[in-house]
Amino acid sequence: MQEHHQRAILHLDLDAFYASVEQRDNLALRGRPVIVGGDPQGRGVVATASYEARRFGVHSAQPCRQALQLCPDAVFLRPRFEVYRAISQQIQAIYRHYTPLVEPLALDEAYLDITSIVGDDLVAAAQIARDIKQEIVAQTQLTASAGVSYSKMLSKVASAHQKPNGLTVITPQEALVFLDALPVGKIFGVGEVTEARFRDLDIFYGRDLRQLSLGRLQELFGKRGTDLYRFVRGEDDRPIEPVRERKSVGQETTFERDIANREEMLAVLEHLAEQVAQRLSELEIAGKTITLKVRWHDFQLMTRSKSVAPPIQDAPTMMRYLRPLLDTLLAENRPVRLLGVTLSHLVSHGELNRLEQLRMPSLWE
Ligand code: TTP
Ligand code: MG
Repeated sequence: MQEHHQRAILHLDLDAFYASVEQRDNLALRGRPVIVGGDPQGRGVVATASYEARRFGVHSAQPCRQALQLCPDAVFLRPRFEVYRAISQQIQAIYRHYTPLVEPLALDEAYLDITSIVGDDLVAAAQIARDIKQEIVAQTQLTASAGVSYSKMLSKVASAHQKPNGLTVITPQEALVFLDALPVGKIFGVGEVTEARFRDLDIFYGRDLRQLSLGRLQELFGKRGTDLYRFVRGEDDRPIEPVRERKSVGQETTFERDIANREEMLAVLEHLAEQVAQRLSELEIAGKTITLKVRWHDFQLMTRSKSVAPPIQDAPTMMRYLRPLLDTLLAENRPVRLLGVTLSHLVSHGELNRLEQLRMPSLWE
């Protein structure tokens, strides 16, 4: 692993995410206090509030009733998770355009390791952060705040430093100044319990925490004490952990009663194939290998696969391969309790187009 100060890490975090999306999609909400969350008459809590509402003291996790008292003119809305998820995918695609080393922390938040592009040059890293912010606005009309530094913890501290629409760089030389003023609750691994223990010890900020010796911290928190000792000194080697790439897309169903009728099985497979095709189209991918999965009434599991060219994306094509695969298994003549369809060896639509343009079917193999 590299020395901790030789990386370039970005942290990007959208501003008032759910509320900004609602204001984007409804002109009448722009400039108004908007609160996304539960029912203001019920027991719900605030998921997030627009900056107009935050001025009244409204914040995430506050009971909606209280938010209503603080800001009676606010517009209360229920979250539209499907919309937020789709935007999250869109933004992550922008990030992956720069690097595969993208670690999403939430729908609106991610770390990027761009060391391979800029080395440890944080000025160049800030320019990339600016480009990414611009690209997010262009594609989604939403603003993000960016933090640029040499570690996860500091880039996150940096992105929170100026919000909304901020860009903050923390160089190795500046790290301690930022950490001095950082509330201990913001340090990675410090939850409410640890924070309360610190409060009892009159430790509120990074500068207070740095007064504790390594021995004392280990005595208080065991192995975690060592991490805290290092974090508050700006030492954080935690790597960016990208989400594992998807290897397959599949769908299966278990029956309430075993089925033995071939037509019935084909109807089920068709339904499963349609669901898989839907998912493939959402992800803009196709699969080079199709697998039929059967669990017999005695729980024994069997799979049959076929690799095909060109890659499969639609349900009718899946059925063309599933029918003969099913027939080879049905020779067993046993009732079935589960059927599944999976596509693997996935290729993206982009890759698909490129290969088609090259007219090189041999590449499918
Ligand atoms: P945050 O990034 O913490 O908050 P935010 O994007 O609304 O505001 P900002 O970053 O500008 O301070 O969370 C992202 C989304 O996650 C937020 O829009 C709503 C949701 N959320 C909850 O549902 N409950 C919560 O307690 C928090 C903090 C966030
Ligand atoms: Mg946010």
